[in-house]
Amino acid sequence: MNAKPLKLLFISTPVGSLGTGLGGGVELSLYNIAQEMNRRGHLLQIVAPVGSTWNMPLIQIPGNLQIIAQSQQRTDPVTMPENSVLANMWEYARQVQNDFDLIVNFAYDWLPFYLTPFFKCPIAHLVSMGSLLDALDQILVQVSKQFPGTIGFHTHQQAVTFPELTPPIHYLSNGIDLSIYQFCAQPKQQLGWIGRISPEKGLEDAFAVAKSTGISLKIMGKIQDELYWQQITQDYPNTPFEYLGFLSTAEMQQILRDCQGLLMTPRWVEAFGNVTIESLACGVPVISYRRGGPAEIIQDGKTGFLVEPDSVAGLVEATQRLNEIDRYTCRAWAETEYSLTALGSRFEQWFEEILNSKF
Ligand code: HBI
Repeated sequence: MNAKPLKLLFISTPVGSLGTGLGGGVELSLYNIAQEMNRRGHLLQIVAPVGSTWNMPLIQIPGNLQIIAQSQQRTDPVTMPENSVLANMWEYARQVQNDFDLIVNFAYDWLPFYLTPFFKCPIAHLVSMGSLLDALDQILVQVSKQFPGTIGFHTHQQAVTFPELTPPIHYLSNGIDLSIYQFCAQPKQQLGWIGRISPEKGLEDAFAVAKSTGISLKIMGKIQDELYWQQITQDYPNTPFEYLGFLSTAEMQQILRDCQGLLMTPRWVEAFGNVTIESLACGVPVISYRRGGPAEIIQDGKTGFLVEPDSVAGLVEATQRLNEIDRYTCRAWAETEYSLTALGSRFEQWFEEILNSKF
């Protein structure tokens, strides 16, 4: 607990209103960090696009949404729509900045980084994905040079996808409200797979495991790429699986907790991979390719298994070793590292270090 309560201004992602799921993992992060900062007595204001439906007080700003960075080419110029909600949110921040000790940016966009030197109030930037755009990489490097310590990532694996940044770099990992996840000691004969159904998530490899082992695969998540989904179901006839759709956290964990293990088959560098810690919270070991955030979260042989990337044989071999993992260890590890308390302490320390810096 720090000396005095901080006055914090959180500026959300411009790709969607809060509560729509469009913000992806960063929406869950923002919610959990805000909840924990409030609990610790800090004074918080959250700025988000109009249409946000959270049960927290929000400053709702109108304007046109930003296109998602994943849909752009690495060399694309920075794009801004007319009446940009991103620009409008940061104009609001400019007007009220004197009422706050620190602004926290949750957008994966060029503008907030470019604006940083124009603000009197210090700005902390939580980077929510790996490197995708040259223009964003460049401005990020510049801000890390001018304001060392104000850039935060979830994992080292995510940070190393960017060009060399000026230290200190902060790694915040992530955290969840563990009270939502119920531990299960005796699983059913099933494996889980959770995520957006899209090529970068490698779902076909999980089907290959189900076909090879005969263990049913329970799939949860939004079908983002319909053709990709159709192709997989055609390529893997007579494979035991059940598609359960996009579920709420409470419903999802009811299925997940009954799994012998969770399969993660990322083709890209996941910045973190929230489902990894959701699985551990239920006591479910995680088998993942040694790639991105999950490779930093899973302790090989202790809370799951790390497998040679894109090796289906490796996944199958790990599946047969799942009973070597103590499910209580998985839950205990989630409680130590990924609780809201652990998350809040990491963020509080980061904020204090920024406020004690002299730029
Ligand atoms: N794209 N332009 C842009 N800005 C964001 O803030 C953004 C994004 N794509 C995805 C995204 N945020 C979040 O879903 C991830 O950071 C989790």
